[in-house]
Amino acid sequence: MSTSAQIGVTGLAVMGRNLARNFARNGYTVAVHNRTASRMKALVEEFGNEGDFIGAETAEEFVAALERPRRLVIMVKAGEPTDAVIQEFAPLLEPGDMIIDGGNAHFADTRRRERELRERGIHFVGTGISGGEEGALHGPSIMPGGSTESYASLGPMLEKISAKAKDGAPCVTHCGPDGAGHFVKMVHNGIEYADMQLIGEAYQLLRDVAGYSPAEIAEIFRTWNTGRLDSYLIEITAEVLSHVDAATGKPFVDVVVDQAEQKGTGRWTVQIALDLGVPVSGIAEAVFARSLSGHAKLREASQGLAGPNAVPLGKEEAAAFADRVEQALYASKIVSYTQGFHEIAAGSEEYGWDIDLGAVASIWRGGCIIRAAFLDRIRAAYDARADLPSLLSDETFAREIAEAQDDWREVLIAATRQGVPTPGFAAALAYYDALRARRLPAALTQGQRDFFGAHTYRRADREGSFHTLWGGDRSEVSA
Ligand code: NBP
Repeated sequence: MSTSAQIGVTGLAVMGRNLARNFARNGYTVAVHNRTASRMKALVEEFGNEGDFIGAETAEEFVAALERPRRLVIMVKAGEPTDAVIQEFAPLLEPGDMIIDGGNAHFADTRRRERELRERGIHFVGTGISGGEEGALHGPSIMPGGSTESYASLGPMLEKISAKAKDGAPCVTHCGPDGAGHFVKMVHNGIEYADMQLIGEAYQLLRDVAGYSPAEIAEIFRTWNTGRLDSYLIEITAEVLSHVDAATGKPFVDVVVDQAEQKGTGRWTVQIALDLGVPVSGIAEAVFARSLSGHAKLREASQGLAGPNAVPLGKEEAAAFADRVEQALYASKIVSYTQGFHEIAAGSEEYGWDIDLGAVASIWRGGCIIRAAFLDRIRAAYDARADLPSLLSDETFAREIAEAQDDWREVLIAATRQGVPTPGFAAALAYYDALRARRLPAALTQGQRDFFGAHTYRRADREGSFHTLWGGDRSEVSA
């Protein structure tokens, strides 16, 4: 058995197979292994001419085929299968070797695995990979965590196989130690949920308020895709909306069951945000909107509930309304990213990762699902000021939102009047208005908490904690 493979991939379903091919096409010798050997044989047979593969049937053969220090990529189902594979391979490895987990692991699992393997001298590199099977083959956006030492060895290879942004920069950066990469990937997916929800709401408004057909809406999205909303998700939305079902001749979007599914990373983003105390209301609404869509019986039971008398707009009004929706979509998108980057900053602070937010924006510009021209602007905002408290503090974004806000509000008024649910747009605007408010009703909340539970409050005019004797003479005491 040759020991010349610079990298090995175990787990050769769609993602692993394509990632192995990507390494091979870029000139690396790749050892390939799968629990069920037939997948490995099929890969070598079908794609062996694309580069140098070393097929291994057993774990021992696989490890023996790798040059030292070994770089072993795991691309199996996240969760228990990942632990099973680590347990199988770790005893065969030596200090200095690297295990790269490219699956969609929860960052807390990555932190645990990294700690356990570090004790044995093995580098564990939890790596977020985005772009689906096409990205894995042609260049994904890659978000590695793990030690600086492991990145020194792996980084150049990952840079080679990664997507390249329009300026040629590789879409990979060392996010930070242990679970930083999987954390960044998790938030990427949360933002993806929010982006998709906002696009969905824009579609529904154009359909139900403006009265456009799916084909007409596809054209509107195509136009938007030539401007500041230029992104992969807007591009594919136009494709999906213009597709006609061959069996019925109806718009494809009208024959698909309107119940969205989810795999879990959006939910994790919200769960972790709750733990960290970060308001990611736009992402949360996107996750809840998918859940609501799936409650078929509840929706069926609610069909008779009263709504407004919705009257679609006339043709001229519709065109002006579409422009307003573009403004609302863009402003809401800025808020989603503001919330997502806040969560990354909070995670980085909590776990000591020192994540470079500008670099994260930079590596999402290519390869991944949320790739968009807009990310160049986010990178520029962090380049100009690395400690930006929020994307909304950036002058350019603040100015754009200021210009969009009248239309944003008008769109929400129209949505409310016509009874079109727009939880993403509404949550984004509420977040914006709450952040800029001079006074929030949280003062009243504190009063209520002190009333029923003597939880105390702070005063705006002097230091200290106070309690009012609500049941007595209502005098104030220092707490
Ligand atoms: P799957 O998530 O469907 O996993 C299938 C692979 O896991 C097969 O190679 C299977 O081996 C292996 N496996 C399982 Br299941 N249990 C195992 C065990 N106990 N021991 C060893 N191997 C085991 O594959 P995928 O869709 O290619 O995704 C791979 C990873 O990449 C996942 O973590 C996924 O979340 C992540 N990811 C996927 C995408 C995407 O677009 N699909 C995008 C980004 C990241 P077998 O052939 O012997 O059953």
